Amino acid sequence: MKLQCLALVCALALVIGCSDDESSNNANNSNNANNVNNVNNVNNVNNVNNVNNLNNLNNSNNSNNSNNSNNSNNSNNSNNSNNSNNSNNSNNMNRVNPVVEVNDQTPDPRDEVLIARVVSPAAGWLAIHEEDNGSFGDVIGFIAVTEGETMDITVSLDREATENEMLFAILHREDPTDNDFTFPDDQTEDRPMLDNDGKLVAPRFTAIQGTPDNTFTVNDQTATITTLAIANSGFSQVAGWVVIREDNGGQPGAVLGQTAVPVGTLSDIEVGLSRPAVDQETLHASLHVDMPADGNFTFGTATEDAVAQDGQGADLVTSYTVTVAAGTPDVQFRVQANGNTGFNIVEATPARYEAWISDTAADNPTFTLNETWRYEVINEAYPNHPFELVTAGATAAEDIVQLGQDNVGAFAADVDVALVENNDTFQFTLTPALAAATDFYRCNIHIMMMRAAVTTQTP
Ligand SMILES: [Cu+2]
Repeated sequence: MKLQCLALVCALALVIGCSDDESSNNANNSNNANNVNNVNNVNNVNNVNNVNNLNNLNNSNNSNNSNNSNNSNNSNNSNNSNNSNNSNNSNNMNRVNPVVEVNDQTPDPRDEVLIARVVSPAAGWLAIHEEDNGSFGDVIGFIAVTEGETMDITVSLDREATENEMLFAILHREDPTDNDFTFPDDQTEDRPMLDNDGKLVAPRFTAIQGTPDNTFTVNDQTATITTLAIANSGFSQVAGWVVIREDNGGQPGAVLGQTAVPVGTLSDIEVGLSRPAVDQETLHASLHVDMPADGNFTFGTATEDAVAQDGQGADLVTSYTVTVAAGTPDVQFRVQANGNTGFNIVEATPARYEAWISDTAADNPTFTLNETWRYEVINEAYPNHPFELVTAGATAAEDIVQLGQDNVGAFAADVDVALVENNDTFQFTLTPALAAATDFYRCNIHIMMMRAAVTTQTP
């Protein structure tokens, strides 16, 4: 794609650079009969970059408007309106000169840029291009613009801008009129506009000036899963960690969990906790620097991976309150079936509890559950493969079902187990009695093929 863009720049330069030839052609063509011009146009239909100017010149001197019509119907002729800047073309002398004004900026969020002012002679597109060897490269964001002047246009980018990155803001035509911006995937469409001097409208700007300060925000939250904490937003100057600690007399205490974060914007970072949060508990969240940069979180056991600081040198630690409604699950598992041959336990939330699954890709993995914790199981294979916990018999036929989907088993009505079913999802609490009775899980239908061990442990 980048090569295509460079090729386009060269082609445009060629177009701009051949104006002397145009003049002579213009003079020659002005004496041509209309039918000769028509022949030229027909021959030029597939020649996008270098002969369109001739068409235009022909048009400017041609009182027969049918040539203009031919050109405007030619979808390959995307330089046509660019050439209408040609002052020889009396039909277009009053065309609005396209303008793009953009300032160097430090956008927030970093995957948006602000364009101060755009003047477009027609409906079109404002595209943000990457820099590529001093010229413009791939498009990383675009937005439709209307005819006329528009102030303060925000353009969303496909990725975050990087520090001191050069970007180009370029006005493109809407050609063909299909409400679909396809440049540069299709370079014959939606090409850049030229101004009335025949120059690209492509101001360059710096997207991130300098390095932003570290920031870190964690709001009070209502848990959807009690072992899952969410760090809402922030910015990390270096790779590091988001850390959740329990409270110890109003100060951060023991670490409950941490998640590695890369350089850049932090948004809804999930941190798995080693135990369920308690309703109205105060927890402490902090942003840490991976120092030394070894990818190992050793804070608390060594003078490493210290808390990051904001622009004023203050530690980025914030306390917040967790609300836990009764019945909130502590861990969630997502289950699928491999045909009729096995259950797959494909995902745990928080992800740290995937360590409880022997193999998230294997049929019938063994897995571990903590006594007293409450679980949510999303069984995507339901209702073809109802999931259930059993006391294993010598054979599957001798299993004793303890709890399962479709309200089966001896514990289905147990108030402490508190089975809740909702389509493919069910929740239950692994009470000590249920834990003592459970050593296998299986499918209610394929009891021999879809069956494996469960280990229960005391947290
Ligand atoms: Cu089954």
